[in-house]
Amino acid sequence: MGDFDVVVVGAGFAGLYALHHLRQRGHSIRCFEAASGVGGTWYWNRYPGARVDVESHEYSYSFSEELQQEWVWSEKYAAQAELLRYLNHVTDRFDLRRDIQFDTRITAAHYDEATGRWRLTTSRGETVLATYCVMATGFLSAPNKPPFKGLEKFTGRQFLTGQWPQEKVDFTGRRVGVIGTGSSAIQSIPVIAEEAAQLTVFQRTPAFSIPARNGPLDPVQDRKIKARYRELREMEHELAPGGFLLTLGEIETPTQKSFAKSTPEQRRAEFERRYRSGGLNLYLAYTDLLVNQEANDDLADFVRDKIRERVKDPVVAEKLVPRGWPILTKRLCADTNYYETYNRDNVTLVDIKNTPIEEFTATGLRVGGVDYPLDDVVFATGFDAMTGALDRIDIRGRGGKRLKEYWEAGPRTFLGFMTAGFPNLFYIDGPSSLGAVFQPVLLSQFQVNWLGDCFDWLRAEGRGPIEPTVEAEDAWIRLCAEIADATLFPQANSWYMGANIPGKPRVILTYLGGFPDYRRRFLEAAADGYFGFMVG
Ligand code: N01
Repeated sequence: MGDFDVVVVGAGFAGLYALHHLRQRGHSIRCFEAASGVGGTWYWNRYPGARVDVESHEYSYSFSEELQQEWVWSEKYAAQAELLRYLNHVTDRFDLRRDIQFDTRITAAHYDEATGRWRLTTSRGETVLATYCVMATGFLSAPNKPPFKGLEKFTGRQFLTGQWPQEKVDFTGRRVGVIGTGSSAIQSIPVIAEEAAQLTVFQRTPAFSIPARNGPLDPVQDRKIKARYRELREMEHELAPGGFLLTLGEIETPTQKSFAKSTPEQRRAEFERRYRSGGLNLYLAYTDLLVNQEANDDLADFVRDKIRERVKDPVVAEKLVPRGWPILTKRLCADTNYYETYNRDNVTLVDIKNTPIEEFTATGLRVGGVDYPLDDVVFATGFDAMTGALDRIDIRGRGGKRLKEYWEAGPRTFLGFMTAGFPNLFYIDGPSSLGAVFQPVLLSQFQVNWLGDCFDWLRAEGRGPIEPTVEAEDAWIRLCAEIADATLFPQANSWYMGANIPGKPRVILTYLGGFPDYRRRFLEAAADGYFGFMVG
């Protein structure tokens, strides 16, 4: 039976850093990973066109200046294969592989009050003991495949974007259906369309997407950014609402300007400039886009017009134009030729908003009495976000309390990091943290560093276990809801609100108070004798 100070669950960006950092601080540690390799999101999401939508210089580790100086990204937005190469490089460079057990899923984690330790069970039937459990299980890692009627009859191939096969999938000459039009679909549709004989896209809700404007990284620009890397990282933490700020390849201080205080001409010019820069830059145009309905409507109209310009057939264009929810309250998508793909002869858009998919048949699927013959179906239907991966593990705390039951009305955490009654169990990029709205790589480094300090303190003081108080947890949940209610987020049926999964409680699943405020709360808690926590 394995016995460790720390068990880390998951070997994606967050888990790898947790393993590295906590091992360096002298803890015996083992990381368990369900996949056969490292990478998490970037291991599983191998669908055609998968790439990051935050610039690679920013969507990468900052903990090692040598690492960030030596690694050379080939494109502005790294593709999945390059990100996986990077994570394998990090794994080997820091000698992490020897402490990772692959092809092993943690199926249960039970807290033993008598010993104050966690007993974990693996999919291989092993039992492992640990003092601390660090759940780096990802917030978009439990794929959602809706239970469409008749699916078992379908004889064609089925693919899930979030669980894509290891080997290349060839769509040449095939009739392919894609269900969903979120980020994953928007990246994969243009690539699949180039290969398939016929592509039919089944769209329930159109997304807002803007051109990524991806391309090879200019070595001069690479040198310029690297010369100021430390400063860039500081600004990402201190000033950038989402933890990213590169604009037109330049390090630009994020705006403090509000839409309300600008003229129509200034707004148009700013939106145009950001649109030209590509990627998620529009988030940064004004500070009040997510709280001021007029500002939001203006930006939405701007993007709607851009969509219309990109699609030749006005009827198809109108189907692709999002309506009825504020822009940016669902993740903005960044695409390469997404809308232009609908100008191809071999691509058809089927609106299933009012006429949902009736059922699958042996040879395809049926919508509104019309049969669509398909050889392959791609489910780009998203994830049971934030809570899904944790819910799938049988986690029991004090008195056998089940985490899944305790979270029936929505996740209960303090700082999106711990739950009362579950001592020494930590979530990295967890529910009600900033994971969904702040760069998760940076957030995970901050949380893991804090954890390292916390473990040192517990060790030095001979204290432990640690868990939050119910009062601190209640206050955190209230605060998350209050901040969300002051924004436009609750208006959208997004995964941020748990609204993409039927039956899931509709509550905000992320903290919208910004990173500086979030960090302050963590640091103040630690400085004040772990205020909000109970320490044994
Ligand atoms: O998932 P989604 P995703 N019948 O939930 C539809 C990150 N990400 O995998 O909106 C028919 O956005 C659903 O329709 P609706 C990023 O944070 C990042 O694309 O519920 N349709 C929607 O169109 C992103 O936000 C990157 O009406 C159904 C789609 O499926 C997050 O992951 C790339 C349905 C799901 O869209 C999730 O993105 C990819 C049903 N029963 C992902 N159920 C980058 O970094 C669902 N849908 C670029």
